[in-house]
Amino acid sequence: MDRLITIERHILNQEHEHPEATGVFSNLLYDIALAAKIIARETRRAGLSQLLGMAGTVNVQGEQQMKLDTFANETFIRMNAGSGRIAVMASEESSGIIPIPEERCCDGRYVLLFDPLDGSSNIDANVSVGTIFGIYRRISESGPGTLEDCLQPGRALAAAGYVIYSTSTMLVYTTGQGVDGFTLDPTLGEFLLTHPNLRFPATPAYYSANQANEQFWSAGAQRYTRWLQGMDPDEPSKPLAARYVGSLVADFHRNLVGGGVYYYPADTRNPRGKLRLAYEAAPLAFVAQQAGGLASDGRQPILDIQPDSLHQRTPLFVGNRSLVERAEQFIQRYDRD
Ligand code: AHM
Ligand code: MG
Repeated sequence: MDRLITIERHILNQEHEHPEATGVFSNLLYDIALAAKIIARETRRAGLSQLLGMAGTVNVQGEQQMKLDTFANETFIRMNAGSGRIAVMASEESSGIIPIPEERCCDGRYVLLFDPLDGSSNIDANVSVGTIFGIYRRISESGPGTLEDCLQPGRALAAAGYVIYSTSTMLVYTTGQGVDGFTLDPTLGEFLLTHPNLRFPATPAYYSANQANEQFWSAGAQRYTRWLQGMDPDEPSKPLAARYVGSLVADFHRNLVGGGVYYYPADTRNPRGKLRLAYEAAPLAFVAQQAGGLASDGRQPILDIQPDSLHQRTPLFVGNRSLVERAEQFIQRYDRD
């Protein structure tokens, strides 16, 4: 790449390709990028929390210290609630919809769903965590945004992406014109375009799943795993390497860059799976589709599922299209309903 492209410049360039754009959507993406920078700053200091005060303790100003996931949630809400661009929000950390103050909601045309800090149980071990977000257009005509605005199938997403807080901080997003990745330059405080037009490599390298749960999986998921390991008795295949961070964004991102599949199937303890449809599975499904991949619950595309509640769970298989289609085949062959 011969010149630096900041995320602001990139968003603006994309806006120019849409003469009908009003700029509202662009500003919404800026707000998300800024929230990501604030959360990145705090996650970097997480290891110092014992020194500087952790959740449940009181800081020097006499304020209660927040847990990082609460902090991330409040940051996202604060950055977006007053912008006038959003009609309603929903988050993994909030039980109901997050209404926008009356005076700011009613012109908002967009709906923001997010998981502010996914994999936060990994923070104590200094392992990568992430933020996942999805943006819809509102479907209610006017007034405050509604629950129905938040319960749209992934096919209706206008934009989606994630932030990974790791050795570097990256923001990866799509507006339906491919997937671009930006790396935060901490000295500039800018996200720079480092991974334009991300696509899953044609030849996958990895599979990612919590195999300790295998005893609780269906026969289809078990047979699929044998196949990924090159041990299926009927269908020889090249074995993939196993990698599992236990942070969805980190596992997804590695598989996007190196090729592979992440899966968290239904099991006898979690018959509907563990992950959440609206703000974990659907946004990543949109990113995957735009990167040439696929996401499925094992029987149907994640993007086709109409959510019926905010925190609904779903089984998830996501990554290289060929690997996800294989999962569907194994499930169809070995599992009854
Ligand atoms: P969370 O939303 O409570 O953080 O849970 C989601 C996380 C994902 O990041 C990760 O892929 C998965 O749960 C790990 O689950 P497990 O510990 O059961 O393997
Ligand atoms: Mg989560």
